[in-house]
Amino acid sequence: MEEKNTIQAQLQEVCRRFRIPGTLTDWKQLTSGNINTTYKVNCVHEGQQTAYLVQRVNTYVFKDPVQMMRNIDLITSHLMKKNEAAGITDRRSRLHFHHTEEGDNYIFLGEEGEQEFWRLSNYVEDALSFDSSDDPRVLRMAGKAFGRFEAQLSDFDAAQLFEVIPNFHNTRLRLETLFGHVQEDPCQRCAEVQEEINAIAKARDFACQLNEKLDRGELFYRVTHNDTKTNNVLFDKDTLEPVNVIDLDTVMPGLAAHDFGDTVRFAANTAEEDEADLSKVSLDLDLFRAFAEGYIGETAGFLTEAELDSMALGAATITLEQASRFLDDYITGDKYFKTNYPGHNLVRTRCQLALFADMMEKYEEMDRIVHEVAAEAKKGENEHVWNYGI
Ligand code: GN1
Ligand code: MG
Repeated sequence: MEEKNTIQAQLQEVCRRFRIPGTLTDWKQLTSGNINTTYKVNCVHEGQQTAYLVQRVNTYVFKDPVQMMRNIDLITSHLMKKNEAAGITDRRSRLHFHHTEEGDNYIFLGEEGEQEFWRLSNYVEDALSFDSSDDPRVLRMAGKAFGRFEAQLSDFDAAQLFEVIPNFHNTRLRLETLFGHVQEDPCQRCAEVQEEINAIAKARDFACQLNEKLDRGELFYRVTHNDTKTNNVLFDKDTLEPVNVIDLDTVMPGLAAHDFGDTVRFAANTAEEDEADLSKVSLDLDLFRAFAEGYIGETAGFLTEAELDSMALGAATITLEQASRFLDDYITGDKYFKTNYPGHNLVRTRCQLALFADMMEKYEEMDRIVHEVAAEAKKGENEHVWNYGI
């Protein structure tokens, strides 16, 4: 109860600092993120109720949140111009962070030395997001959303962006870090995870191929979202058309293959990301195809052949990378990802490894589908209206 009161007092203070009119009437925590802490807050002003999203940013993960908010400001302004140019007037397509009297889109709360970083944005009504779905339409629309997002940012100058988490999807470095921690074994947890360590070690060369393609100049960085889970898309509740892409925290230079691959990892899995029963875990190729149709339908006009060739590799690589990140967190004491029970990160690791193994079985099929979908998209390109303001 006391904790509830403290949270309520903090939320009231956040609303006051962001000059939200009226009184906070109720709030609830939204639990789908693994990093930040998010609340939906209702305020009533002159009889009218308005909802807001209030977030406490995890500053263990985001070391320079002020720069991160500056990135978000630049990106949302760019997207707004693109939407205007394309005649998209739906207010829900605009992610808007509120400003303080001093003009900042963030505040610090608390005592010197243990300050917390908070922000507040509009809450998009009449929209859905999906932690999971077996409906191909959801995957197709998610593909459309992230493909369009990349299209709209294709002329954004990446040099303006602060690198929020350096080497975020540098798989080679992620694996080096993991194996360094395996040597140190700081929590004496490595003996029980030998099988998982071996599985990752075996796949190491395979998983460094994207790095090598980058080194050779076959692939190059674009401005990418870097966290393309289906719960980071808002869909219209009636038509399922995407209305917005959210969680812009990790928008940075990255590979198209990572954005493509991470949705596949998260949403084309027949089970949840942390399913303990591994017999339920597999790659659903129908969902894969649906996502590829949505994503490639928007991006076929500018993706290179080498990028298209890297999509199946992106899905498998990001899945192995995610396994390594969960395992690294497990063996270093669960400091990065929120966990709901002891061993949660290990369960997540095993699930990602099972998915990776299934992807390797279906690798050629994934690659074939990507090229089939791309050929279709290019055939229809002349009739397609590339009308997203680019
Ligand atoms: C984290 O918290 P969320 O769901 O936005 C993580 C992603 C992982 C994901 C795994 C900054 O994202 O990279 O893929 O968990 N975000 C960060 O579910 O590390
Ligand atoms: Mg995120």
